[in-house]
Amino acid sequence: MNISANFDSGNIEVLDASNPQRVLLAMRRDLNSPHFQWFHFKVEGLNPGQRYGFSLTNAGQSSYANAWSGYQAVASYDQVNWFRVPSRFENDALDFAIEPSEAQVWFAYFEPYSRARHAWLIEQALSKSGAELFACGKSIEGRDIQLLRVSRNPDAQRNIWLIAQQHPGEHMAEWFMEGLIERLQQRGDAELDALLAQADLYLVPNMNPDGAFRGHLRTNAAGRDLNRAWQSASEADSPEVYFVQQQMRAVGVDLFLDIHGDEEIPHVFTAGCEGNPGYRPRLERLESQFRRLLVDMGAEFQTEFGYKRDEPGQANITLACNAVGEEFDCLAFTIEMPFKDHDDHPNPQTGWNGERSKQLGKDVLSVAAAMVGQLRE
Ligand code: GEM
Ligand code: ZN
Repeated sequence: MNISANFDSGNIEVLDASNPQRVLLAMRRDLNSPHFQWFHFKVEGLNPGQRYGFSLTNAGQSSYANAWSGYQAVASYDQVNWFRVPSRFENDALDFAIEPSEAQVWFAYFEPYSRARHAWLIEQALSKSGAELFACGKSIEGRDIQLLRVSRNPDAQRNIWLIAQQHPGEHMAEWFMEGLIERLQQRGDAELDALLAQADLYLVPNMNPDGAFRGHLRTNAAGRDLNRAWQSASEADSPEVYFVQQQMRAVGVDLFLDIHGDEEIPHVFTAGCEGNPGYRPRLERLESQFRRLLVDMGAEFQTEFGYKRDEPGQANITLACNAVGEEFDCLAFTIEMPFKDHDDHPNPQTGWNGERSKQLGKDVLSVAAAMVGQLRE
């Protein structure tokens, strides 16, 4: 049996593979950071039908150790179709087993979104979704941070921004962006036509390509949590945020959505700007309407579970959602999808996955279309 992770978004350390019934593994930390929780590795040389057991022995020391209970690891024989495998968090380790039908299998924390697929998505956006490469920043290690613009009406008055995967292990975020970009290819989509008659879209499908490639959970290559850098971004240690902030200030922002994944809460939810100093009834009304429309249209979304609301004036303004909402006095959300499942409509075979993330991206466009005329009322 051979175990490897030396590939795009790979992350594992083999401690002891002598017993195939209990292969001892450990997750590697993000570069220059104490954070870890993402894993992604390949096992080959398996005997189909034989049982194999794997143990992530340092799960109890990971960034969100409470999140392992109720979590099921994902596996794939072809890197296309991913399924959940029975997993158990016990004695500080996450254990899972498989009786493979194939001689090789990949395991990951969530369905990975590869750098190759990112390059394909950018090409799709430019060639079929009517997007242009509005600007292109660079990550610490020199990878492109593409800022796409979709503009169909030169007189459009609103600017709607979506950024994704500031936290590189939250691969569901770029799946969400793929769904949104895919919908932009549709012709005769009345909602989309209405939206783009009034607004330009500014899309960053991946804010943290270095972290994604390196199999990080939380930080960029300098060990910075980009979602804590929005009051202190620098070209030295957070060029990814620095670049996007510059562009936002040049263009303006009327609606901002920051796409993430959450390790612990088994639901899709949003976090708003209720703790911002500048939060007013106007924004509260817009937030309620956005959430209500997403529920009413039947999207996989709910408002019962989520983060504790911030007290008035107590928002952490270093977060993208709060920083942008405050600076531009606009509707701004963090959109969270689960690493586990959306327990309102559970799918035991797949849990939450890329396809469901894509659908949410499409559904959010419908809500943006319904609200674009009220963003500055
Ligand atoms: C979260 S955003 C946390 C938002 N919390 C409240 N109370 N608004 C983060 O950055 O920690 C997003 C994420 O990591 O997915
Ligand atoms: Zn996040």
